[in-house]
Amino acid sequence: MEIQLWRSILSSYELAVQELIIKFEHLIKEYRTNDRYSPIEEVTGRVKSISSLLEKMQRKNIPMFRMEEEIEDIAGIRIICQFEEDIAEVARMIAARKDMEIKSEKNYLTHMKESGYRSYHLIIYYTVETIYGPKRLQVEIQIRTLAMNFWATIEHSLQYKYKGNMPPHVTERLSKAADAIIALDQEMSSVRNEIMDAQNSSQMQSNLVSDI
Ligand code: 0O2
Repeated sequence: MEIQLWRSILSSYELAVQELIIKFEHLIKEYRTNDRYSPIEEVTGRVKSISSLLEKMQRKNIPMFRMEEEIEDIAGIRIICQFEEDIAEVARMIAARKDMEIKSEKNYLTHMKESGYRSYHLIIYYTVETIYGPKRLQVEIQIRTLAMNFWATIEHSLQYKYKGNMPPHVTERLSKAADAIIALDQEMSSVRNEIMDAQNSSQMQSNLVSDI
């Protein structure tokens, strides 16, 4: 397929990612200006590269005309939270919005992947305005804690390094590290209220200073 056609398809997904990042970042700002704890710590996003789209189409035997229907993560948003409890709160916020419609979810928190991967995934429908009119797209939203993200980032680099042939001793260490991440998230949750209080009062202080 011509590069021009790829660019034209992917540009709507780029718009969706940009709009969604702005919207989630605005929520963080709103919480902070209202002296409230934000369940979202950070948001990032990306559009899948043409080469990884081609690889996925080949791996799953997806013809070009079915790509936008069958590849649900052409556009991806990642929402990072401080605590595991925040993940459900963010999912509730998304479900309540009129501009995002949830198509499906994958709960890798209750069903951890064999690799040790944990995260909560949603596929949503999101509409962007293009020169040809509105276009309804699928976007994958991954919601996870800072600790889960730390593990997933490192494991992803190792997967890349070993190209699917991870030595057993590395797999085993990653599995042990995944257990440590579960324990860390549980420990942080147990002091959540205290941390939230501390963060709220320091946020109030900085809002007061910026008001002066
Ligand atoms: P990238 O670079 O993040 O885009 P498939 O995409 O075929 O593997 P499926 O069912 O389409 O699987 O999607 P799934 O499993 O819900 O989510 C796939 C995405 O979740 C991956 O995207 C990763 O971002 C993340 N993910 C899933 N499993 C793991 C894992 O074991 N380790 C890590 N680090 N991340 C995982 P991509 O396209 O693989 O990568």
